[in-house]
Amino acid sequence: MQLEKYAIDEHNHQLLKNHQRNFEHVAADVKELDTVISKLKAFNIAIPSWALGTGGTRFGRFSGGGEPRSLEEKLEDVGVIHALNRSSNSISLHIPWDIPDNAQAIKALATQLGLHFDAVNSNTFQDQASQKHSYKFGSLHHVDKEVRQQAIQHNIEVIKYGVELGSKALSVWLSDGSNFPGQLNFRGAFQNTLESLQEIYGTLPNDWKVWVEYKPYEPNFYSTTIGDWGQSYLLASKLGPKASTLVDLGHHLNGTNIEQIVSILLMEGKLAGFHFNDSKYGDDDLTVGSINPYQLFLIFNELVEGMDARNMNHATDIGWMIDASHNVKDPIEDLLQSVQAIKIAYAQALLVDKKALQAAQLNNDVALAQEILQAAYRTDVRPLIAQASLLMGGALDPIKAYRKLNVRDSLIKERGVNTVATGL
Ligand code: PSV
Ligand code: MN
Ligand code: MN
Repeated sequence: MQLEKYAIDEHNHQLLKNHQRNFEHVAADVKELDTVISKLKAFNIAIPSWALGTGGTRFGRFSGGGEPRSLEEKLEDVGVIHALNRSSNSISLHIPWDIPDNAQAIKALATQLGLHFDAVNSNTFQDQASQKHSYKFGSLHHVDKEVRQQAIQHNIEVIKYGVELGSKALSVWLSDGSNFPGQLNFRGAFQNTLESLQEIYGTLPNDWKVWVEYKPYEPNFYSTTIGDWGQSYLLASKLGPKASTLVDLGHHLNGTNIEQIVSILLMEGKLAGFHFNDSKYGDDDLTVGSINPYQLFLIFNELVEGMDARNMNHATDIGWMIDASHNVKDPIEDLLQSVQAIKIAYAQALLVDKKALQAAQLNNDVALAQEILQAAYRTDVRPLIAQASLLMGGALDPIKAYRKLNVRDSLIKERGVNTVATGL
């Protein structure tokens, strides 16, 4: 299914008067309005192919109907999201959950929908029926060279798929670790991981990057071989300039100061990008901004400050992606909410009075520094985002439009009520 632009325009028309009033109200106080709007227009966040169906917990999976039955249908769903918000112009594939067997046709469909392919993700955290060796005791860190080789070859194959699709990065997340003290020699595991990654790194095309994701625990509960940003950063440094550290917001212990990690990685030129989600307890993969939107804003504040200090292009110089899972919501609605939350945090960060903040910091004026940050955070920037979307041909209110246009009903009619998304 594809959304017609006139239907979105027609819906916008009904909201336009209200929007204009709200926009003028907030715009009056925005110093560099044109710059803010053009930055919002340029900003895009990739959609993971595995988030288009209802996610599973080990206790159950409850499809809401009309879920995509193929990679083509997943592309169509991202096309719907992008048509509505004009900020989701790429998809990130997880292989082998989504194998682009006919890369040329898949690429042509993506182009027709205005989409391209973000990082490709390898998967050595599950066993596939066709594989010779098991990853029960790890993959790139495994004590057995043959298992490591199998995992290395898988990553090389994923790069090949990515090249066919026009991706420019390989994203590696390993579940490798141990469940019990004594199970693993930490140095041996780290060394094996480094050597395996070096072999993969050696096959990267010139214009490619490898993003090394970390996670403290789960599925292993005693140690994880790439458990935190220090271990990821160490690997990325040893690998070379094409390697950097990917921050998944859910992959931190409670209370971790993620914004400080982001700031230091940026300073070192080693921040690959993000997997956005939100969490209360662990790797909950909840909708971005649903639990702690202030933290998201503080992260974006560091991003904007740090990227500007290095003259980086906000939209293109690091990877922006959602990594979430939805048990009870319509996945498309959830993704629309996530993208809006990211853009809200970004717009608020753009509004921070940086000169005043720097002056307050140099004067150790702690109360004023807080006032400055929170003045930006407490601004209702939604009309700015709506304006950017409108100017790009998107919906003023993507979720309202999605519901008004009965998209899910059409998907259920087309695909059936009992569909369960492929993959996972
Ligand atoms: C692992 O928790 C993770 O965040 C990694 O990014 C995976 O690639 C993704 O989830 C999907 O399982
Ligand atoms: Mn992730
Ligand atoms: Mn995760």
